[in-house]
Amino acid sequence: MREIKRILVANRGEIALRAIRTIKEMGKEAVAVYSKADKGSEYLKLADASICIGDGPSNKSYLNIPAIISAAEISHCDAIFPGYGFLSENQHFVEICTHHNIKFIGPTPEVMVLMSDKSKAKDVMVAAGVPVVPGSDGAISDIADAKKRAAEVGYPVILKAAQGGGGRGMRVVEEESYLENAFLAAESEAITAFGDGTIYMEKFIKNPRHIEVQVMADAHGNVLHIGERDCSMQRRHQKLIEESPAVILTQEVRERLWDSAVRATKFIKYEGAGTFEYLLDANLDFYFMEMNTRLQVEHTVSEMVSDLDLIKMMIEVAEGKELPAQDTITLKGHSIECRITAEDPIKFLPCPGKIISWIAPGGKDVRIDSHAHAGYVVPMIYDSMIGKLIVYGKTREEAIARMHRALSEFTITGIKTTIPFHLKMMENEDFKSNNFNTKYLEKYNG
Ligand code: MV4
Repeated sequence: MREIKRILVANRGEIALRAIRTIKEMGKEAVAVYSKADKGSEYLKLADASICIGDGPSNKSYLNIPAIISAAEISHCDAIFPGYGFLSENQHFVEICTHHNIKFIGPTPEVMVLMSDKSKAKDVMVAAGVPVVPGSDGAISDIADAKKRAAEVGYPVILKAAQGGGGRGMRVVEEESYLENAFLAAESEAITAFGDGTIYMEKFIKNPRHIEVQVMADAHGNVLHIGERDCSMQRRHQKLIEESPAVILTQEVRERLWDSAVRATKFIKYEGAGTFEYLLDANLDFYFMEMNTRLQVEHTVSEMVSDLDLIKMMIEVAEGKELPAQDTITLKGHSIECRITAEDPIKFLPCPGKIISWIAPGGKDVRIDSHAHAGYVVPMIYDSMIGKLIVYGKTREEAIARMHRALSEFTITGIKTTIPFHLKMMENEDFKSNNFNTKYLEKYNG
């Protein structure tokens, strides 16, 4: 047990604000960091202190480990909250924090490394008794090996980079004649992108759903699941709409899914917040895909249906506190999140600039997690997400109606946003009837 008194928030934008809010509510102090591009951001004023850590480009600031560690040391922070992206899954950063006696609010570097190799992570899940997509069981050595394994697995297959994830460096191969070119392309792409050409193979699952399970684990071996999320509404591997629960599941499948995530979390001796990503096929068979060793953007929908503050739990776990029992956690109702980005709502091209007016929706069970406001200039050099609109309803139908109402209240002028896209989705018959999968937006044309 070590009480955390002052936390450095090593991130920016909505998640930095989200963390500062919880830290203040817990009676602790929050120290914000900012790049020169984020200087003057209003949310920085909500922190107890804020420190400039460098120039706009991320590698000069939010990825600048010496600058962040120095900021933590000069402000006497005893812990660092990493958020998502940036250094949140950088094992080297975790080791440096520990070396400086600063508690990294997240998992150990060992488990982070283990899960960062998607092929090794699969092997571990097999050992833990979690279903995985049938495939190569480890790396592919060469083209002859690839041909042999593909024949065993059966076409179509998908080639994935071991260090990939999030869809980068993947190749679908329909038949053997395409395998050699696809393998060489995947390998060189992986070397360029990740400095590691390790490739593994899986049976290709057509039109899957993306379902994930939120877990939380303490240092005493207690593991909780906080339900599942359906994140199938994506475009080019960018999630656009997330919801909890995944109403596609039967209660029987849902409980097996939760159980597999809890079992896996215990097996790897995980600590902190984590997410198990699965592919779900048309028969409702689920397969482990990868584990994210961080808090995710869409954690909010899990908060809405569980009435928990996941960042508060992460901080308490980091202090050595014990988690409550699973049976104290009740999942109720339905929550939907729409990611609002500064993008053209049809082509999804970034549209940075100055927000002229910002009239946010409100009312019962409407939540906005955003650092933006009228007068805010959306910087060009970072992610285009300017906020998240999250609603709660007793049922999915009520949540959709509430989201539609909230979106229609939301007025943002000066920049283009994805609000018109989300409005159309809330009116879309396929969305309303839950008839979509991860491929839906590839064919969708407004
Ligand atoms: C797959 C797949 C089909 N079969 N693996 C994309 C993200 C990366 N983490 C894994 N991905 C996929 N892996 C097998 N064996 C289809 C996808 C996929 C996908 C998965 C989740 C959400 C959106 C997606 C969009 C395209 C492809």
